[in-house]
Amino acid sequence: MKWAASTLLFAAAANAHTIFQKVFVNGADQGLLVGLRAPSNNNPIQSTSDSGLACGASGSKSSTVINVKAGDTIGTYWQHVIGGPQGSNDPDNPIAKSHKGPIQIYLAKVDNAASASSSGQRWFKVASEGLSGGRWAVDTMIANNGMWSFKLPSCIAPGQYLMRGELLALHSAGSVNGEQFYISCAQINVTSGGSFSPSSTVSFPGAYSSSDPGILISIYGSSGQPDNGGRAYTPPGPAVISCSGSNNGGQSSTNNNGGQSTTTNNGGGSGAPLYGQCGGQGWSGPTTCAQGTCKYSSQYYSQCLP
Ligand SMILES: *[C@@H]1O[C@H](CO)[C@@H](O)[C@H](O)[C@H]1NC(C)=O
Ligand SMILES: [Cu+2]
Repeated sequence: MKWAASTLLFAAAANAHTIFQKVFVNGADQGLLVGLRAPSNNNPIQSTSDSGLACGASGSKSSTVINVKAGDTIGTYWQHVIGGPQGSNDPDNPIAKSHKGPIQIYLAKVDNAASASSSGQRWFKVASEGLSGGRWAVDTMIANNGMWSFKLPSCIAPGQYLMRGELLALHSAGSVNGEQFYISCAQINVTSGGSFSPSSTVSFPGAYSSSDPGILISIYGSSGQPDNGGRAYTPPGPAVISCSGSNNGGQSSTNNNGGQSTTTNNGGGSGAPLYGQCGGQGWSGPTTCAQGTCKYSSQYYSQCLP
């Protein structure tokens, strides 16, 4: 038994993957796998035509629907295996540092988020972080111990949605089907908000192709550094929806001062990038935002949000 257990541990440790396994709403932990459809293990999906591209490979499915308000800060929480790190001092929790890439969030309107099928839904994108200043979304998530947060746009209409969280690891994406998708879907009920209705939507699978420049890509520079060689990177899929122009009735007062920095001392630095960390216990990086506004998320984390 001892032999079998250590062999298993070794085999699993070679897979330095991750699972989106908790939702936080304005910093409040909703519980492990609560309100989520999550795969049963941390294996990635490596094909853009896989049916699991909608809400991940089959696994656990919660009966809970999580109440949120448009404008809330939603945290997606990622860990190496279900429940957290794999053993003590796990160097690959929340994910191996090699696994650079974007994190994106899509919504699909459904009648009943607990029972709706994951397939056949019509998705629109509400949040996306790619590469900024040499820093990938995955770096942001690792720096925050597995948390990656975004602001649910204030125009999202009340009702139930599937919320698709996608982490795309690009460390081996230089050949077809070398990319690694990690996906879970949250089941949410937007209790108050605006009246946004998407003018276009996409399908999963369907939205991505194996040759998309954001999917089939070598992200390494000439000296091997994983920063896309200083080039820009655009995550796959459609643009993030915009609330302005449509019905945005008054929500812009929450934190934006005409779209520019409301931060105070910008003393010399350019500030953290959008969605970057800008504060928290132990944080020694920038405390102002180059874009967005620095918002408190928890004792350990403040983030530049639009
Ligand atoms: C969704 O929110 C509305 C408005 O608060 C509420 O009436 C409804 O019961 C909620 N549905 C679920 C499934 O939680
Ligand atoms: Cu991996």
